[in-house]
Amino acid sequence: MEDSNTVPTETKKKFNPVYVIGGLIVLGVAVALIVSGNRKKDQQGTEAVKNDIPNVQTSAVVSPVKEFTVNGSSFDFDPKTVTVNKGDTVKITFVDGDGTHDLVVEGYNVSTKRLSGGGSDTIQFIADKTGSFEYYCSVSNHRDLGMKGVLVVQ
Ligand SMILES: [Cu+2]
Repeated sequence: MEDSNTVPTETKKKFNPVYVIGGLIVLGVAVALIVSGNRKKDQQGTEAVKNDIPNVQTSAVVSPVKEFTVNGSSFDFDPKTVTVNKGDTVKITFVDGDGTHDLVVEGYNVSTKRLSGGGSDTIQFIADKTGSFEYYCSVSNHRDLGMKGVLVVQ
């Protein structure tokens, strides 16, 4: 009877230091995790800031310019489709083959001069919104007769 009572008491006493050491190890691991976690956050934060600066510079300096020539004749536009990416600078040179024509880009409120019997005019704008925008000749009913095309901003 004495033996059976003594054994659990000794076992408890023997285990106590183990619990203390185990607790210290757990605490140490927890501290290490918190410290390394903070370091990771710091590194990510620093990288994010570093990345932001080149991105701003890139978009400001290298804004792609997409140049097109649209030929207008009675009564046709060539090409019929022009595709650019959002943010591109769009440069369209409208060449008047014959008659009196112009080129208007619907939705962007840009238009060339009205040209008569030849000549050309260039418009330039930033494609800052996506969608399909018709470009057309605003003279008389030329648009209905086929002087139109579509600018696709994707
Ligand atoms: Cu026209």
